Amino acid sequence: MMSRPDSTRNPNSRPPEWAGEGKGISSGVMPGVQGGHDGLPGARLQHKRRRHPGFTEQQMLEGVRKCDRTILGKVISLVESNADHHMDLAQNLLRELLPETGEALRIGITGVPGAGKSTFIDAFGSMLTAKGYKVAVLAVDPSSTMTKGSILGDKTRMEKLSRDPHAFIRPSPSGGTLGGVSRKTRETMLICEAAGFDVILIETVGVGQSEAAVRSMTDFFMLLTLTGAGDDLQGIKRGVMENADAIVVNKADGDNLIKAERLASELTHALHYLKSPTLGWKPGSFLVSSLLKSGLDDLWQVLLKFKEVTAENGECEKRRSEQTIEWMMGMVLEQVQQRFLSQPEVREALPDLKTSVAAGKVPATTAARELLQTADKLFSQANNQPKGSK
Ligand SMILES: Nc1nc2c(ncn2[C@@H]2O[C@H](COP(=O)(O)OP(=O)(O)OP(=O)(O)O)[C@@H](O)[C@H]2O)c(=O)[nH]1
Ligand SMILES: [Mg+2]
Repeated sequence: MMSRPDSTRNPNSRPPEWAGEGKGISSGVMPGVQGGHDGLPGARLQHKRRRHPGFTEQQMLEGVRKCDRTILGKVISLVESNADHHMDLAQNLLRELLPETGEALRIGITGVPGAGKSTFIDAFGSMLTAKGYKVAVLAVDPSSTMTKGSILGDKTRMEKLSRDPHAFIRPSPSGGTLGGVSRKTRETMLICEAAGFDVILIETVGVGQSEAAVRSMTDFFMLLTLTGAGDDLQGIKRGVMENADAIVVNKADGDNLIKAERLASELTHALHYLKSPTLGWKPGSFLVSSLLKSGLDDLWQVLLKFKEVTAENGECEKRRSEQTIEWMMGMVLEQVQQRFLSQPEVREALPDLKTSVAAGKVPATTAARELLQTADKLFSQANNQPKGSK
């Protein structure tokens, strides 16, 4: 075996995060003799040891519980890693910590670029820490794979919060599919809850499927919007409005105030005709200025009311259970689909079948059944294999 099952215990032999399980790498440092080449305590090795401290599972659990930031960062890195042995360790930790999760209010925030999400989170989060709450800011942004960095959860626009000892900001995990990024953010949220954070703010940019992903991992989903820039009532996607527990009109300040008030009343009217995403809750629209920090406390009172209502009528618990089951099934189905489509027999048959179906030579149902019969054969072969073989 080239890689160690629990390499966190030996910092000198840890492969880089990108190295997958079982893929040996040539750049690993062998444990070798104590100290440097000359057998004396090596300065370089000691330096490395300080920078990459290894922790036992127990130390990691205790560190998370005490909200030790170094350990919190380390455990989240394990959650975000694609290496199998990191994932195994992260899952062990999550299993232990699960009973200590679930206490936070989970808030999703979406809005078009420039709506003021980061500025809002900075102001809103700082107000909450001043009230004595611990606030974690996470993000879901699959596009950060392309940009190599995270445009969301960026600390530059969250200047105040990023220096706040009662806040924790973790940018979107980069790399992978939306499913992968979402899993990592969900698990990071659980780790943050075990670390005692009271409010989790999850930011996402208002495009594509990432909004639905954030809706499916939060209690309260908030659309942040603004006037002008084509983002008035017509510009807001109906689907997003239907999913929102509140619409917050930001930048209600200066010359913009009158327009913002008009938009807010139009939104209230429009929301009246939409079905609420949460039983027992009537979504409304609210005015804030993240710049002047106005309207933020009123909004927090709305959120507290939401928490109270959904705790009383059982919606919060019900939503969370449904979300977790849906998440689990989503992961299973994604894997089944991936495994099915990557089977050589399926890959071989698929192009011709597609051509025939497109040309109207084979009925779609016949083609689907043919492919599925291939899968049935594969599954029955797998079932007939002796136990322990792969
Ligand atoms: N006047 C005014 N400007 C604001 C307010 N909130 C944010 N802005 C400004 O709007 C611009 C965009 O704000 P951001 O917080 O970066 O917006 P964002 O939604 O995070 O943008 P992306 O990260 O690109 O998706 C910045 O120049 C902010 O200073 C506000 O309440 N009032
Ligand atoms: Mg931003």
